[in-house]
Amino acid sequence: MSHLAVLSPLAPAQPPLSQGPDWTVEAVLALFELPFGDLLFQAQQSLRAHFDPNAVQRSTLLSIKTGNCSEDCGYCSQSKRHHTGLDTQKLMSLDAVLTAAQAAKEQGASRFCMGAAWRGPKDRDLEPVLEMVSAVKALGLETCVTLGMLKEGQAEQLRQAGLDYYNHNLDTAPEFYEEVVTTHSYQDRLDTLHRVRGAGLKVCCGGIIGMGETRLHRAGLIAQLANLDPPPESVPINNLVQITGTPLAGTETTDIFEFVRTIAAARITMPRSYVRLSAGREQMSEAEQALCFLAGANSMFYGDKLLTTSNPQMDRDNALFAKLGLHGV
Ligand code: SAM
Ligand code: DTB
Ligand code: SF4
Repeated sequence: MSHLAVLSPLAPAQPPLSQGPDWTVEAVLALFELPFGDLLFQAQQSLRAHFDPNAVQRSTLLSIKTGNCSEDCGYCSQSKRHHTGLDTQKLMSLDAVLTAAQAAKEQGASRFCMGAAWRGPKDRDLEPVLEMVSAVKALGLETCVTLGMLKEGQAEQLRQAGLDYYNHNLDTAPEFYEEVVTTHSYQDRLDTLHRVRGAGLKVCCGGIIGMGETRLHRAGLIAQLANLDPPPESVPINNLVQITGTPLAGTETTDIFEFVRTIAAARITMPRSYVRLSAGREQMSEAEQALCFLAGANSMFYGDKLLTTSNPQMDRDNALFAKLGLHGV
């Protein structure tokens, strides 16, 4: 066929939107194996092509229902199968949630993320959450919830209530998932992500580093995320916070450079996504966090608490931003 035929008016000018980026695990692994400076240079180029490199999006988290979860995720303080001594809490009142959201807004967060320790919401659980979403949205904040697996129709209800993002992490490579969780499967996670997309919600989906996985598993996680079609708008990369009483407490920690490499691989493979430096910041030095930002992280959790564990105090984060010339958005 001649080139002219390709230019015929019937030929599509753009590849179809459904075409995925198709990252192989080997190609992601090759990124991990680059010299550190080369990897960070590539990540910076990618960041600068699509974002203000000094702007960091800030989300504040609130646990709206804490602990007593049926699932056995090996990292989690909230599973009823682990003995972590956590104070459990039933679903919070709308008023208490709104007070926390208003404070987050005044402190500079642009998104408010509400988390519930459920395998998934029952329909009667969802009703009050829908009210919370609408009310938080009315404050002028972006809204995000993470409620576990969704049944048919629930994502649509959330969308109608004004939800912007649904967080549901793949957490690790498919081959390693069963080492960490046995009460639901990787396919269950993918099914919920599919429902969330189908309802027109934005996707927040990432994982955890430091659970005893190999570099190949880390590359496998990044390939899975990058090949979601389209990739998640928001990609949280958590560094395991070891919690006494969970099966993963005592796992050998992953070298910080490996964590930074994971952030860089996410940045390069998902150039238009916000990559969030998530759990584990409190255990990092300022210099280690700065490396994560250099590797292309452009989002973080802001506020003194994550869900059940602590996060750096806001005045410390503000001081770090001033030192690095970063600004929050
Ligand atoms: N139950 C819901 C679910 O599993 O999707 C929502 C809440 S769950 C706590 C949300 C995410 O927090 C998990 O997928 C995991 O990535 C992260 N997470 C939980 N505990 C963590 C820990 N100890 N260290 C790092 N990340 C953690
Ligand atoms: C995500 O990827 N990390 C956040 C949010 N999504 C829901 C949760 C981190 C939890 C860290 C452990 C805790 O505080 O319980
Ligand atoms: Fe439950 Fe979510 Fe914790 Fe798993 S990660 S135990 S599903 S709250």
